[in-house]
Amino acid sequence: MASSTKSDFLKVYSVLKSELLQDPSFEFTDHSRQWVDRMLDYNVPGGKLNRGLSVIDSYKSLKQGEELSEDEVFLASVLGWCIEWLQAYFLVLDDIMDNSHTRRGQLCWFRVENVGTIAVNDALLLRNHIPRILKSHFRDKHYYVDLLDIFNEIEFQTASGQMIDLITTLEGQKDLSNYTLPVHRRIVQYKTAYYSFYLPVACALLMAGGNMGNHTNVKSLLIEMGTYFQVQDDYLDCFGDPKVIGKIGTDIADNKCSWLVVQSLQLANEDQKKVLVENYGKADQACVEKVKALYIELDLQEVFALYERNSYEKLLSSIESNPNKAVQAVLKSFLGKIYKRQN
Ligand code: DMA
Ligand code: MG
Ligand code: MG
Ligand code: MG
Repeated sequence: MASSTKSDFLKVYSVLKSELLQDPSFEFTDHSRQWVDRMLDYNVPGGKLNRGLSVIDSYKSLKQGEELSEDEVFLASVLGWCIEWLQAYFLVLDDIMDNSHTRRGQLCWFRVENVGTIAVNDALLLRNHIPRILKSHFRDKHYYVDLLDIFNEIEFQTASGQMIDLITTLEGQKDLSNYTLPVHRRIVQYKTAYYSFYLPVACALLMAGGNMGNHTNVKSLLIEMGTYFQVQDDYLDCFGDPKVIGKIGTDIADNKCSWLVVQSLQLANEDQKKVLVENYGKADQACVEKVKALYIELDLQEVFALYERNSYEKLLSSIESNPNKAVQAVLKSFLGKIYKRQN
């Protein structure tokens, strides 16, 4: 089955944006309309759109054999965009909190001239757009309350994940031994896996008349996949090409509980641990370089390659043990898209 094309999906973005710019609950002036227009174009559609597109692909797989109406594809696209809006909202704030410089190949929104802390309110607007979009397009559906509920639940889990990411960083400034695999796992499950992997499938299932309650093993598989995805993100933060990932890594300077530092703490001898303690979490580029050199000395690229192969095999075999072929297809296509990703 051909996967949904980006260009059709982007057409739905334009529809949703025009609706929001004509929202009758606010009397837009030209100036305020232009601000929101530019803010949306800058922050919402410029990513890989994997999460959004996967709602449509998942819905198609779940409805296998049935001809989909234009309306169904449109609605699945709308849900896909709601996830992209949710992500835009979290990323605008994440970049402020992580003191990042670039995102998706451009300056972070808060770094754009004359934006600054207005970005905080823009994030609130992005968040407010989601229930407005859902209301316009789903209020008459029997699953409307379930949709609102799932977006609320996932937003709460993601914000909680961001909270533990941030407070763990604070603890790590006192003592790096707080950085362990279980701590890392808990952070990434909440901050990334729920919204990036579970939410798209949960949305498609709701539209298809099912719900995740009957698919607990699928849920845990998606969370595993999301964990693997965030380990890749941590790896690419240091070893990815900024031109390809579209962002400059900040995890070392930010003292983050990244998968790489957790691995290096496990592998390091006393001297190497000293290098970490003295250089991790320092804004100074020379310190960052020393940590990177240590990662290379510890052969973390190979450790990661092993982890990646292992995770892939484990995920694939759990997918293949799922009795439902349509669900298998959804999960396999997800996994295929992220395995060995470079961005
Ligand atoms: C971000 O984790 C998680 C959310 C919910 C935005 P991160 O800070 O590692 O993401 P990135 O590397 O994209 O800044
Ligand atoms: Mg970040
Ligand atoms: Mg972050
Ligand atoms: Mg990251």
